[in-house]
Amino acid sequence: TWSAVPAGPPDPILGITEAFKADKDSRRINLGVGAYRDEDGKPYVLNAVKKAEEKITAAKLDKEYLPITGLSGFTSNAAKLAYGADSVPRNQNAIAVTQTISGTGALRIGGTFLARHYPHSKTIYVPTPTWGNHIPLFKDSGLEVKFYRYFDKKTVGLDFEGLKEDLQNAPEGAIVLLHACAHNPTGVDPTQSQWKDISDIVAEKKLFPFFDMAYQGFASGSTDRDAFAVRYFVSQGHQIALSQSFAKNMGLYGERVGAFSLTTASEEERKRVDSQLKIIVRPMYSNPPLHGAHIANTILSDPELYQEWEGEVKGMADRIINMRERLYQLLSNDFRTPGEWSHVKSQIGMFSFTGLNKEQCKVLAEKAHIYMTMDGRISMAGLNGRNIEYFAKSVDAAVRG
Ligand code: PLP
Ligand code: TYF
Repeated sequence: TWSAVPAGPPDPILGITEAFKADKDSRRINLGVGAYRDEDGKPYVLNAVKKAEEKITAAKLDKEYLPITGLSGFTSNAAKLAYGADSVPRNQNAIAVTQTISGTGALRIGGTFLARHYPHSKTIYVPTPTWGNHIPLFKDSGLEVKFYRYFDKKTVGLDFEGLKEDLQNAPEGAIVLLHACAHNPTGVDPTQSQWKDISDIVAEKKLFPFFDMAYQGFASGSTDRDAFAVRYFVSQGHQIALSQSFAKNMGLYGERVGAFSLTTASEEERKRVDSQLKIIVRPMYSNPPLHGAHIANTILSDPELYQEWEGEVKGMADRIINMRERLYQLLSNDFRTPGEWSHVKSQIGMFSFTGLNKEQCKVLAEKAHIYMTMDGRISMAGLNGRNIEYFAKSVDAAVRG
């Protein structure tokens, strides 16, 4: 029956973990997938999460189905976290929000909703480069994917002129995907003043902004600061779509906790939009999983746990920032590795786009047992006090060839 099914390629990011696991060298380092690791290189379960789970166990909750759009306390708190307590559409009861299968599920529900109901366009513009999964995900949602310039290889920074030009030349009404903070894979974000210019172009060209916020808190260590772009756009009167993930900022990766929301013009409009979100979810997975939503909701609604969580998010962000500083010092001062390395320090969030080319990445995997994506992206969280010197030395050797 399946004799004509061709073998497909593995996921370019998740496939790296397989190669890493197969390598038994004691020096091996996995810098592929964007998942936080502690100073010992171990996956990290946040204390706030452990305490929330204890509370949930003690409450002896049942395992009944959630409503189609998920746990209402969770979705309400997720919207508050993203939009802020004093958000106008939030206080008008005009934000339609549904719990989703993490950020990927949020993007997919959002893509499907836009393909079905957004009246002005079926085209979504995504940055070059972007998270690899965005492209098949939006295509499978029924949207056409086009690109806007984002990263400038020469400056290893934002190609702001290219970005503006491409958005200005996009057809009126097109959808534009914006990484809310900690752009994946480049680690390069617009400044607040550049966000204001982007907001102006979006208004002028009547583009529809779809924010992907997979790293709230991870960029600066502050969930409020990282929500700047989302809140600024809403304050300027834009209606937005938003995908949220709690994979990174609560370390809930495998629990699959996320939310998709749309700001609408009124409570009445919100109710109609809500009904259509339910119609999308119902034949897809009926209703979302329970446990992770309880964890996130317990943290977001308990002031003590919330405070502990904020401290832990900042702790993760700060450890990554320290690794950036250390890596820069090693390459730039200790080894005097050819090239300019300050982007390692200035980039933001989970990743650094090192500028290493495909050949150098291959050499690092084959000779040094160091695994990263072939575009030169490294997950900074995979570095720690014990492996960073070996990593820098190996990069130095690869660059010198
Ligand atoms: N969007 C971006 C930019 C990401 O980097 C990721 C990966 O973590 C996601 C969305 C979705 O991740 P998840 O489905 O694990 O929440
Ligand atoms: O870019 C990353 O590493 C994260 C994790 O199919 C991820 O976003 C990678 C690939 C994928 C799902 C999640």
